[in-house]
Amino acid sequence: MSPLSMREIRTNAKSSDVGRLTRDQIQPAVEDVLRKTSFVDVHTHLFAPAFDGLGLWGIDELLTYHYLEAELFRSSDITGEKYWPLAKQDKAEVIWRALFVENSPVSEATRGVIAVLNAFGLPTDKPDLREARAFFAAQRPEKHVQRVFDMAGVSEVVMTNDPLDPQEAPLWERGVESRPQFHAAMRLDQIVNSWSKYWGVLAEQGYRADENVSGDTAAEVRRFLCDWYERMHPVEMAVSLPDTFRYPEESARCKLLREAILPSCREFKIPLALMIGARYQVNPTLRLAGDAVGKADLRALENLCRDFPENRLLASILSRENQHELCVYARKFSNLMPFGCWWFLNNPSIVEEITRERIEMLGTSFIPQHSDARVLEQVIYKWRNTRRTLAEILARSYRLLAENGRKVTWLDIQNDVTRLFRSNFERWTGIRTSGLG
Ligand code: FIX
Ligand code: ZN
Repeated sequence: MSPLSMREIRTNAKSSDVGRLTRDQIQPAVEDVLRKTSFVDVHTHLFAPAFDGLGLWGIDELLTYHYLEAELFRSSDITGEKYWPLAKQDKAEVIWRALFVENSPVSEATRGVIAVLNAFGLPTDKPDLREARAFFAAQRPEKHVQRVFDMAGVSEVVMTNDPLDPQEAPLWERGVESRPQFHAAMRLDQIVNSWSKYWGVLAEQGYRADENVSGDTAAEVRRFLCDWYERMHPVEMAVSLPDTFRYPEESARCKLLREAILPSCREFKIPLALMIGARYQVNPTLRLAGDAVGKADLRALENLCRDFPENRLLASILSRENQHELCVYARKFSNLMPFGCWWFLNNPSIVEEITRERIEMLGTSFIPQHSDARVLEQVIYKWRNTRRTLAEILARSYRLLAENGRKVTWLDIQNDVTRLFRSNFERWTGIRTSGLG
């Protein structure tokens, strides 16, 4: 009997247990389900087209991505003094020559650009960027966004929105028309990590705030958060915290978290996303590429989970060395949802290690990945990489399950993939997303 086609397995799956997969059918079934399920990208730096000029896309932005700028200074003699004053296009030419012409683009980030060019049928080995530049210049943002989301298998993304960003804030105050596919996330790094610098900004805006977070400050910060909640309707509040983050400690940061941010998250019934472990600007001459990673003391996360059981916490930890602890804490605290293999972890070999451990320790009760895309077309290769890595890991888990005596059905796989890449986040944020696509 010839093996059932995917379509036959799918149609049968709902009606009977014929959908039980043989060992050889598991991998193609997993690949099929991953390919056909569109994901929610829970953390990006993308913007809806209406955010004039904030959303980055096209070949020059792809090439001047800070990951590639970090790699440029390892593979070229150009100095920062020479590179930074260049126009965007010239920067892109310098990077293309150094990393794609004079050297093989084998790193994850350079391979990504090749994958994007190839996805649009553009040449990947030309000495210049004329054809690619002409192609992207011809794209109309609205249509291009949808095409790129379809190519990446993403139905919607979560942005990173800073209410204190001088370019972005006025757009929200003017009532920018976002799109249902672009969910807002209220990013609070400035307030949480640089209060001594930003309390004055809130005071200038009419909030009775002071540097010591005394008096009405906490209540006024809550009023600030409420005003911005009304403008953004964010699906979460989010903050990046350094590897040195401690909780509790006598600091403006901990006071603001305890007395303003966590209570407001409870009031608005949204989670707080904690991104812990960056060492900011260890080499400022690299600008955005100047941050590094440090192993964090995750007892801060333990204390937050225990002290605020009513708050749902999303956590992405930057250091590889912290990943096992994070899994253990997620087993201890049901208000903790690990998400993504963030930044320096977003490399297939490390994603595989982390994801296998998470499946073994958490089943499907976590969010495997986010793209962290800063340039629109990056979602194409970042999600292709993720689907490729997850297919191997999930198929292996299902083969082991079958060996242990439990047959796997197509429906099992669909339910698990939907949970990992959609409903875990939907449940945590309470959002209704635009469906399976
Ligand atoms: O804090 C963050 O959201 C980080 O993702 C970024 O700051 C970082 O620069 C980045 O782009 C990582 O991929
Ligand atoms: Zn990010």
